[in-house]
Amino acid sequence: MTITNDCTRILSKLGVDAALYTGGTLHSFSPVTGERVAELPQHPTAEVQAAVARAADAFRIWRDVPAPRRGELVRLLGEELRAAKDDLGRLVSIEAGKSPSEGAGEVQEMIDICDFAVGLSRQLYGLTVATERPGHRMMETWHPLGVVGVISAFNFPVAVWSWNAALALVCGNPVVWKPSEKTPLTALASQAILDRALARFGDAPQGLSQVVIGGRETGEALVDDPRVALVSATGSTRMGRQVGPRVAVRFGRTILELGGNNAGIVCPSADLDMTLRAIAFGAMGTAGQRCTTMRRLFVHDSIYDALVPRLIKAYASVSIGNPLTTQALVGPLVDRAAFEAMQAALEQAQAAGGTVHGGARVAGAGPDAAYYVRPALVEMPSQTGPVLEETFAPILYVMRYTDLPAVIQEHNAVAAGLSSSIFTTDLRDAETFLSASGSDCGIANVNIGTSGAEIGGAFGGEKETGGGRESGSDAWKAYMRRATNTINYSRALPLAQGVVFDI
Ligand code: UN1
Repeated sequence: MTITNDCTRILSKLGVDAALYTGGTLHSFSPVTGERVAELPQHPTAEVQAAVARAADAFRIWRDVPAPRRGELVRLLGEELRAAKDDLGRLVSIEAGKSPSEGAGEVQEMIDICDFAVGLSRQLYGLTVATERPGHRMMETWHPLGVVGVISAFNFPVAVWSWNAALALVCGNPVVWKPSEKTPLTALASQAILDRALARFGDAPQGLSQVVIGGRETGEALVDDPRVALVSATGSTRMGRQVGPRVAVRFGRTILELGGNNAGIVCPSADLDMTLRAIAFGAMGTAGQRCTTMRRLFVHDSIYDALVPRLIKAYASVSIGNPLTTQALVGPLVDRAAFEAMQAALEQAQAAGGTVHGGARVAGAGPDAAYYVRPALVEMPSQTGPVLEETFAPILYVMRYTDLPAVIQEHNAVAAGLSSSIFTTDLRDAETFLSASGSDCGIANVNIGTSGAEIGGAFGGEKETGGGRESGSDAWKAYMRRATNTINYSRALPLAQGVVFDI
């Protein structure tokens, strides 16, 4: 079966109308072979605005549905995702090039956030606050916010939507989703799966969840629409720099999940076998195309020669290949542009004194139009040039260090602040890294890699990563508005701060 046929089989099995992916102007390619798998009609600005109008109507109904009942819809979505896990996981592999295990893992991440959100639907707690006035009570109430616009990236084509949608829905908000133009099919499939849950749910309003297909203009229509209360955007820092101010101008809210330049520090006491595996997954997994991919590694001088040659060997032997027909650990890069950016970064690294291991195209792994590369490990004399930038490809820059406080400073001396790791069995090193003067990232780990976060924690980062938090912990608060309520149940009217105003 060709990939296109396989794709069509899965889409029709999941209930996606063929009119949504045939005869249109947005061409979708599979990185697995480079072949064109679909032509999708795009939504011009007016249609995006109409979708937002439908969502705004849905909001007026959905916000009054009790939160635990809203949770029931997400519980059903979790059930439908469980039933569709194999098919949707394979579609993720077709469209994003992920290995079978990572394609399935991404759908598992969706199921997990559904379970989390169902529980959350009974836990949208507000505080009761001590008041300074007798006969008064003060409290906080969390109310639904409004339409949530989701802009997602190709590398987690469905999980990132689910983090937003599952939370938004239990919080009382409709969702309008613009997926990456590289991965529109998995979005249509996810919407079809949610449609099944909606049908079982029964009386949800029309327009509660919609997908709009297109490129930049489609996203801009969401970003600029004052009816979109929150824009949750995942992608490059360049994209976030445009989205952030445009939403701020109209005083909308944003959650921005942008670039990462994630690093690990390997201390003298590290368990090297475990560290090796953690680095291998963190740096080479998903072909280096996670926001959380490990891109920099600082290794203590005393263990450099015990660890780095073993890592280089792992890079030379890791299996690379077609994620649909093999169990290879590393799949293709998303497209030619990603390959060219990788090669350019490697050239710059070499020019800056780096020694490059790997990084070449793997002949025979796929047709010419597909870009399979051997992940690259680059030994760098110092943190300069391309090391300071995020290149969305499997390149790990490795550097030596001797002093922990100094290397923590270097670790923090990049623009992004998403994820970080320290490998150590020394309590002092670990706690220093996690302390206020340690890692400045939104995620700081000990003895695991930078990627592969669970949904239970708040996900996101600082500085040029954008500052937003999604997924677990109290990230739900970004999807609601807080009202402070003061209730006077006395017969007097004492004013706060003892102010007197007797008339
Ligand atoms: C991303 O790359 O955009 O922590 C998200 C991880 C995944 C999510 C990554 N749970 O690697």
